[in-house]
Amino acid sequence: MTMTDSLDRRTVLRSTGAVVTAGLLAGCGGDGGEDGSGDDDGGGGEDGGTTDTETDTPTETEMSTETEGGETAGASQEVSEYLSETSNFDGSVSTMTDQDTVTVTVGAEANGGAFGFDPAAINVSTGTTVQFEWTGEGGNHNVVSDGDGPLDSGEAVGEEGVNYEYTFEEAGTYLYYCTPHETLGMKGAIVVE
Ligand SMILES: [Cu+2]
Repeated sequence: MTMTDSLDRRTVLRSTGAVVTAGLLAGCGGDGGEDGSGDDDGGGGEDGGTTDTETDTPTETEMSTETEGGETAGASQEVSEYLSETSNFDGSVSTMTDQDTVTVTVGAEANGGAFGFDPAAINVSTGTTVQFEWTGEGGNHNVVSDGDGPLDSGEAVGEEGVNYEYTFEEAGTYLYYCTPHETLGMKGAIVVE
């Protein structure tokens, strides 16, 4: 009788442990486990098993916020395709969320000269103003939305400085390019969340 009870308890503990371990592994796969809170419960100690399970439960919350920890995130397929021939795009989006103002350089070294936006792809929050700062290199540039987006700095100009800025009030993916150098790959993407 006592033995049976004990066996049952072990079985329950062991299966719970398996589930928790799977959850931890899934969390680590996404590169951002903040703090490996899992104190490696080495499978079913007779005591403290219940306590371990409770401690590990918050893992699911961590998983849902893991992108906030890193400086970059993987780009969406839409962004990756648009920037497929942009030399300074490496498949990631620079995280610049929760800032009032961020800067994108226009005329950064890329695409065979000073023909890039840097960073090529960024992630910002709604309400953020993106200032486009010309380096003065690479000739004349402008910032124009692909398709019918809202970005339009007008004619291409070459003077150094912040020649254009735009405040993003609506979430979405904004793709843009420089008219004179679009064919060289001078393109960018801003993901507003
Ligand atoms: Cu240009």
